[in-house]
Amino acid sequence: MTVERVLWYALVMCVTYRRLTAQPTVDTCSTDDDNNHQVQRMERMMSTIQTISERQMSLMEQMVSKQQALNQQEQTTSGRQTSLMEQIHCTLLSIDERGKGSNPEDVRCRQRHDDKQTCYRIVREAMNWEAARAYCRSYRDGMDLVSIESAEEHAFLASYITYLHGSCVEFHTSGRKDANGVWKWMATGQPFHFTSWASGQPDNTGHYCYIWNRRPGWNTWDDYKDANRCFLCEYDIALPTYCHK
Ligand SMILES: [Ca+2]
Repeated sequence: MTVERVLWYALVMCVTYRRLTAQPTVDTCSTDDDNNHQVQRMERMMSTIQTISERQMSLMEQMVSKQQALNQQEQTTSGRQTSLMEQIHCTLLSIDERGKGSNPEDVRCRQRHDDKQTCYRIVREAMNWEAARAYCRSYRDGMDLVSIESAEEHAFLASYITYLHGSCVEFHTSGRKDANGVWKWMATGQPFHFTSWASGQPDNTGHYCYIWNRRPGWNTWDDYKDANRCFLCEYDIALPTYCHK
């Protein structure tokens, strides 16, 4: 029985009760005792209805409370599942990006403060500056020789190349002196703001800025003439926002 139905019965009983108590019955043989008896019966019925209604309300409240607890539990479980799926997706994206190198060491990615990751591809095939830049630019859209624009970026690259095994010691960057003698990152067209020149550098021995991987400390830039060197390409990738947690 629903609460509404109980209330409906209660209303009907109440109206009936009022009619019975407000008007004398048509039975001319009835007495005051009979009326009193009827009133008492009606009062007992009302009391019973009230008790049942209260019990039902109590049961309803318990059911609602249990349902709310179940809903909350489902939401928590669902939230955990979503979070795990997102983590798996981000891991797969990361593996996919790194897997694009011929060697797992060939690509490293760094999370930036905006919604992007910057990735670096190391190419261990020595080329001159123009050929190296053409290689990066033809590899994928948005890829160019590396531009090192902050201490954070420099530290990331330094830790990346310092522990590489192999014959690469010097790496091309997009850094080059323009016609006015201003050092610029050719990939962005921006002049150098952050620098990490080695001690005594630049000493005007060339127009190209390369980075060393074996040098005490992290001040590893030098200016020199063009030559066949290994190099670093840089590119950005956009990831879903949930990968930035
Ligand atoms: Ca130099």
